[in-house]
Parts: sequence; C-alpha cells; structure tokens
Amino acid sequence: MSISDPEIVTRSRRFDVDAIRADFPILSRKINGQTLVYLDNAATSQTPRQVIGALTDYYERMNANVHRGVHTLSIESTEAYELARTKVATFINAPEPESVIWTRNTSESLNLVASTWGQANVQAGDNIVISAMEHHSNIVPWQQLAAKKNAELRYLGVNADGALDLASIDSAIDSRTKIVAVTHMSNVLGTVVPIVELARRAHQAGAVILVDAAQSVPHMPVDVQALDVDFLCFSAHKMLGPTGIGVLYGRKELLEEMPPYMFGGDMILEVTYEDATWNDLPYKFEAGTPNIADAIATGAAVDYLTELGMDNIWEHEQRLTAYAVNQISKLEKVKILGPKDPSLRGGVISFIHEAIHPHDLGTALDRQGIAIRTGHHCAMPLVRSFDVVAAARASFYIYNTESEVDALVNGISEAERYFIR
Ligand code: C6P
Repeated sequence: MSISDPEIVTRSRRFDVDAIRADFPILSRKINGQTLVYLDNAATSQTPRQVIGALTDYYERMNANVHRGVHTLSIESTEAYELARTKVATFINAPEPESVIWTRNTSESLNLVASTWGQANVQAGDNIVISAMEHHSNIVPWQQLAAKKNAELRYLGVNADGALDLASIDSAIDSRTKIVAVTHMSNVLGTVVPIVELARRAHQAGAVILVDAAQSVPHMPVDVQALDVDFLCFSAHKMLGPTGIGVLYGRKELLEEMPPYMFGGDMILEVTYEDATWNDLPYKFEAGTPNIADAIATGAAVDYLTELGMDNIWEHEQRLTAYAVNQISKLEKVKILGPKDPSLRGGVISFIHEAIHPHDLGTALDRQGIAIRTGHHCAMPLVRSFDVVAAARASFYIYNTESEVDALVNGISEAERYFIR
C-alpha cells in the first residue's frame, strides 16, 4: 500500500482513545493508590511522548541560540524554531507566519496588546468592551489601560443560563468603542461565545476585536480568517505543549503599526548610542533569546492535534460533555453552572455541591485519584455572580473517557457518604 492509500489515511485519522492514552506516560501514574483520572485540562493539559521527545531531541541534537549564529547548530535550531511558527500559523489559518508572535502564555499575549496597541489607540472618552465571563487575564490589563487613559470599560452581560447576553451588544458597542476583547470559550461555564457575530458588530462600529482563545484553540477548529478576528491569544500548555510558551496572532497591518512591548536583542534593526530602530515582524515583539525548545515542542503538539483532526477532537469532547452533564445532573445535591444544552458548551463543567465546599470535594476526589480544579478559576467576578466564592470544575480532553466521568460521579457520591452523615 502507498502512503496515499485512503485506508491508511482513514486509519491514522481514527479517534482511538486507547491509542491516544498510550502516548501519555503520566496517565498510568497512581495517585493515592488509584490510577490517575485527570480532569483538570482547562488548567493544563498532559503531554504526549511526541512532545516530550521533541524537547529531548532539541537538547540532545541542536541546542543553540536562534537568528544569531552561522554555525550548523544555530542554523538548525533557527529552522526548527521558525518551522514551529509556520505550523502554528497553518493550524489557526493565519495568512502568514509573521503574524504569529511567540509569548510566554495567553496572559502575556493579552498584556502585550493592551500595553502596545491600547497605549497607541485608546484615548480619553473611548470605551473598551469585554464580557462578564472573562478570565482575570482579560479583565485586569483592560482595567489598567482604561484607568490610565480615562477610558470606559464596558461589559457584555451573561444570562442566567450562562450564555452571552446578545441584547447587551447594542448598548455596549458604539462609535467610541476601540476594542472588543472577549473569550471564545469560558473557562468556568464552558460557554462558546459567537465570535463571528461579535467581530461583525465590532468592525461595523470601527473597532477591532481580540479573542482570548485559551480554551478554544486546544479543543475546536479555529480559523482566524473565517472568524475575522484582529488578535487571538492562546497558551501551548493547554494544548499538549509545554508550559512557558504562548501565542499572539495579530493582523499584520495592526502589528506593523504597534510599538514594541519589550526592548533588547533581536527586536532591533539598528542601534546607535543615541537611538534604535525596530526589526521586522515577528521579531519586533520577541526581545532577547526566545523560548526555543518550547516553541519547537509546541510545533510537535500542533502536529499531534492536526493528525487527530480538530473536528474529531471537538466531536469527542462534545459527546463526553453531553454524557457528563447528563450523569452529574442525576446527583440531587449538585448544581451545574452554565448552559444546560451541551451543544452550547465545550468540555468544561463547573458545579456546586449544596453541602460540600468545593475544596473539600476536590480533596476527597484527589484521595480517589481524581484531579479536578476548585476555587474561583481566575474569574472572580463571574463566579461571585452565582452567589458563591468557589466552584468545583471538571474539564476534559482527548484522552478522557466515559468511565472516567463515571469515576467522577461515583467519587462525588463517595464524598457525600464521608461528609454528609
Ligand atoms: N485558565 C484555568 O484553570 P495562562 O495562564 O496565561 O496560560 O492563561 C490564562 C487564561 C486566559 N484566558 C482563559 C479563558 C483561561 O482559561 C486562562 C487560563 C486556567 O482556567 C488557569 S487560571
């Protein structure tokens, strides 16, 4: 059979969870005597051998600084680093690799835009529109910018069922709106936000749109041109990649106009004792030695996800989420936050137990080998709007199974037997 044989292609694209799980060494770890059930993927995903292998390979074979050397190792590491950028650009359908800037994480990408684009474009009397379901990383930079510029920070509302209140768009976005900065998928409610509609409304008003895609790019197909967004931010560590590396995508014309965020090596074109000029994109925004190894490993993570197919990943998580919503809803004392309709949400389920504090629940589940997140999920205003200060959260990824959802539900029942007497 040749490699282009349709049978081979079909087989390689098949979504085989057992085969996927075998790629993740950590999933066979025992936690408190039980096999790990990892349901904290919205915080950080686990790492397959292919990504760990890319890191090892880099350090064993080509470790050298990029863009600086004429020797073989430097040329090879530069090529691998830039190839990873191209892979990310293709993954999100960016028109060109120069529109992809390596950052430390989503938070840094958001801060970069608020500091540079915001500093240059937002004036007194303008407004910035975000939503009431943002992560702190997409609230605080805009609060700081608004205060500095004497601009107004406006919020799109969230309905009681956790959907974006579309009616609030009319009152929030107007001719003084400079930027609409919204999450693509809430890390608390799992709500998927209608970005195409928001982009249309933002552009109609003459504003730009930024999307916090920390929870969407790892889980669903994301196409920056189809969404018609101006900026998109995400982190590698939530999409099988390493920690400490993230991405800012920006429309080239906007990035070209923006001043640099940090100053130093590689971001300059020419330096005199008096002044400096800036390098071309993307280097203008990558001061100093970058996170070379982790960028290359992010390329390996993108390869892994692409091989599985983002449509297949989304479908798998939709199926698992529908099952989980159904099973968790059977627990009388548990209330799920966010849309009840699984087709309106991704694989993030926050819930509140009427008799057990989320931290106690999280600890009780950990004793059974089940990892969930508890707390305010770095979205304090949103969590507080449900009249609680903390919630428990289970979040899924490619390697999770229905039997792990069953383990979670049984684990909560077990915790009830312990805490409620
Ligand atoms: N949310 C969670 O457990 P960083 O930490 O910079 O990689 O990502 C920040 C961030 C921004 N936006 C959204 C929607 C996010 O979910 C996150 C990270 C993790 O929910 C850690 S707080």
